[in-house]
Amino acid sequence: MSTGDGVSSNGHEPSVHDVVVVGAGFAGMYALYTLRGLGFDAVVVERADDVGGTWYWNRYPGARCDVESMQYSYSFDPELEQEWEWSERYSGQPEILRYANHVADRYDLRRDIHFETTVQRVDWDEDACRWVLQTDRGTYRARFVVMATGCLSTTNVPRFDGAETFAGPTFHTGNWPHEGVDFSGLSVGVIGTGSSAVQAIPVIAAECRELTVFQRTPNYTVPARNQPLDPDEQAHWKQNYRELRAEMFAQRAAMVQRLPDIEDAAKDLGEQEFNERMEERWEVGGFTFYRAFGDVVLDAESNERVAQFVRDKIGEVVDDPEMAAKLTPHNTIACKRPCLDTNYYETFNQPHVHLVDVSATPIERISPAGVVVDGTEYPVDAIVYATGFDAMTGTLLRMNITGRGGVRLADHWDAGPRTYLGLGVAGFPNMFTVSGPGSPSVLSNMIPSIEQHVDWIARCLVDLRERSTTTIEAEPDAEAYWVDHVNAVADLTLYPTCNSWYLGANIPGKTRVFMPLPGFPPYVEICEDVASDNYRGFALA
Ligand code: NA7
Repeated sequence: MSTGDGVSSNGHEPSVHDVVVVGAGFAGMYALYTLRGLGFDAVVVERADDVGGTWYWNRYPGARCDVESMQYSYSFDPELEQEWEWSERYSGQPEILRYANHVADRYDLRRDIHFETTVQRVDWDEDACRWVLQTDRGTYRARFVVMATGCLSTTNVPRFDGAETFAGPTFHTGNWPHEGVDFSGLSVGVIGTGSSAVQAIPVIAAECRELTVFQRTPNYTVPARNQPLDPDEQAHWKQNYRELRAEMFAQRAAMVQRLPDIEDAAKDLGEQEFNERMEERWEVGGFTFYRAFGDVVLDAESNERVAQFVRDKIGEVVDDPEMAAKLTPHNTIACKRPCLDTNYYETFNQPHVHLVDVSATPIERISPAGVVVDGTEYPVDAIVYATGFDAMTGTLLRMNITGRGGVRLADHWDAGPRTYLGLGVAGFPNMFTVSGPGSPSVLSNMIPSIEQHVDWIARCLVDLRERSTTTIEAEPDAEAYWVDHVNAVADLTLYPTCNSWYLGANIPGKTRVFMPLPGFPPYVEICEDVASDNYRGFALA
């Protein structure tokens, strides 16, 4: 009999299950709910002391989802959809975490989640046809593992000389103290200007005495236009959830926009029509801005036109031309993760907010009193690292996974992640990844993507159980075909042309491979087709 802490009642025998799910974020919770409902003995191991995943860790000031609230939620239970009330157009982190907790309570999930349990090794036991997971709280054995470990769950803290000598506190946006941080009266340094920094900077600026932002690459951001959620809009969604969900799932990023997607080419429009369309979308706010044309991430000329529109906006918003020039990006727009903001560029009009360009002269070192760039020390009392994550593969590789024949996942992925459908890996039988590399993942609304993956995995496990099949494993040819397919689709776009975390370019030494697959609906169709065709490309034994 297994106890709640991962070891059997005698304290020595491993805890044995049908499925071990790693991670208790939205993916892990839904996996547990679904697999339990199908009669599998499933447990979740989670390194945090509670549920929520991304939304448990990312508690930085201003943390907010940039998918609209009515679409960033589970669709599996109409009662849950009806009873939960969202308060804003885009939910803040505390509200999303409350939702995650509500789900955990409502479906009594915690009884099968082993918290504060960190996976240290994962090995395939060939003779027993089982996975063995070593954790800091004991050993688990299971026929299947589901890696619900998130895409942005291993923080990236660049190595700066002298960082350990800094006299004040330091924080990473992705590992923020639960009790919050009081910046009032302090001089704060923020390193980074990605999505997290774009959200945090205006809120920290409103609280602190001085704010110095260290920017390596300026970022394009579009107004989110967050506001209290209109009760009529919420009611409309609740009355029409089935149709609206179907509409969402038919979109390439699994979310519907406030204005219709338009498929013509930005470069073909006359000046007036182009500007009117862009202005309307700038006012409406959100990702609808990027859907004004069909070719923003496909055609360099169209992309440049849209980029110039945003550059002009920066020039209009920011009072000091020198500051505006520093904040103005010149790279491809939407090639890196696009940002949505509330008063980001406006914040740099405040006299206590400073911007240090570290593109040509990188941060030299951290001193006890501040950040040193090009021989100048910028004194700060606290440092916020908004420096991102080892995305998509970082957490998986940290778990020391070995598959058939003792092959390490790290070696199999030496030249970049290889998966079949973003669900299975050749040589790693009975291991599934949720929203992993090779699936739409971070290029889509994560919760629908998670539900689609978990539903596929659940269907697969039921089929295997009914056929008394012991293992399922991606075939090397199918994996190779899929890697080529993902690359071919990505190469149709401008995504691979810039240094983004989609490519692993933010981590020194990481192999550059475009990891997510653009396009949700065709991907779902392929997954369905594969399952219906006796799991084509997977070996069943
Ligand atoms: P990002 O988007 O990876 O941003 C990290 C930022 O940190 C980015 O501006 C980086 O500049 C900067 N960075 C990283 N290393 C350094 C060094 N060594 N020196 C200076 N600046 C550095 O992470 P986020 O957390 O903002 O976004 C992830 C989110 O995307 C996630 O939370 C979701 O909201 C979606 P760079 O651009 O690499 O020059």
